[in-house]
Amino acid sequence: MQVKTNWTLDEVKEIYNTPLFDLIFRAATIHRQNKNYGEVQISSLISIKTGGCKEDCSYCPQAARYSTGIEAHSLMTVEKVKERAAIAKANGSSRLCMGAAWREVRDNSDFDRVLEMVSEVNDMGLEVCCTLGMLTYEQAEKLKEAGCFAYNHNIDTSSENYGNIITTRTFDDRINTLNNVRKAKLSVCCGGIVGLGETDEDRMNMLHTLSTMEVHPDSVPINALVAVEGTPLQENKKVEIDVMVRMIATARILMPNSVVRLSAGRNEMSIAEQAMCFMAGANSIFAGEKLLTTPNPDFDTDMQMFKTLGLTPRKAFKDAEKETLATTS
Ligand code: SAM
Ligand code: DTB
Ligand code: SF4
Repeated sequence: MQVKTNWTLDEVKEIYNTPLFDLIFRAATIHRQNKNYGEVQISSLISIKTGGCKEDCSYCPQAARYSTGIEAHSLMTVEKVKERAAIAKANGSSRLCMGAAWREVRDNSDFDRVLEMVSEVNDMGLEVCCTLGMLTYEQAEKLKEAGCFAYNHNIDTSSENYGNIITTRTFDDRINTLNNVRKAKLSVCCGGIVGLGETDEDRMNMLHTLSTMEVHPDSVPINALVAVEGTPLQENKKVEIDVMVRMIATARILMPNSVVRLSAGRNEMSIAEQAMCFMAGANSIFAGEKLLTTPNPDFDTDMQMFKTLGLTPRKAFKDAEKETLATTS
């Protein structure tokens, strides 16, 4: 499908503010033009290094400065990661995303170990995704050479709201890493979070930034805040379902070839609510009973939901065709 990367903010606003059912209908129509629209890509997450992060992301239970009671651990062994990868694969995941509570990657023995993990998990036939914080171009290239398929690095919110949520790095730092990732020919996974206390305007601005990137992100995770006790956002209310649906539908319309992932927050959503998100064009989830540190529906619950909704898990790119890389018009 032709994609457009010169959306104006007014166009984004017009789409986002469409009456809900018209918006869902429009997004679903686009989604159904994609071959295999009934397939949902399943990713599993492993927190390979947990907690103790020096950043101040106000949503994050892993920031050292907040008392969230999570159990911090240093970098996992390669063997342990392989064990977890085998379980994820047996449960139908096509992608394994390894997350580290790092501000940025350093060129040290820990990074060498991550490269080994990437190579081993890749050899197991899973698409490997990493999310390790900021990266240089050289580090991105090393990940690519080791067999990494995708890199997740979210812009999280609008550039205008960014400073209210994180002060220890800038929006431009994020964009810089994303450029390094794209240049190294890694698949780009980039989205954000709703429920941070942002306005609708911020949500539209965030989608505008994503959909006017020179090349659209190959996958776009839309996370609903998991409000964790001890973080500055602990009192935030659960995000309303119409906001999630609007975000997903608008993302689907703006970035028709991208995978849109219904990400964090599913544990607090009913099947009916999730069904609206799939209808609106979400075609990926994180599966497995834990995200990085917070609960998520277990595999059996999700497979039951897939059965109810007539959805099927998508095969890994190695077994099927490669993820369509978003192309510019
Ligand atoms: N430390 C790396 C970084 O910040 O890029 C990688 C891991 S970080 C946990 C990955 C992403 O998870 C964040 O950018 C954010 O979008 C999402 N995230 C973290 N905590 C969350 C929460 N409580 N609710 C929803 N999404 C969250
Ligand atoms: C993304 O966009 N969401 C995932 C993944 N990328 C790394 C992380 C969600 C984390 C939710 C909070 C937690 O479990 O710690
Ligand atoms: Fe650290 Fe990433 Fe959490 Fe921010 S989101 S505190 S960088 S682990």
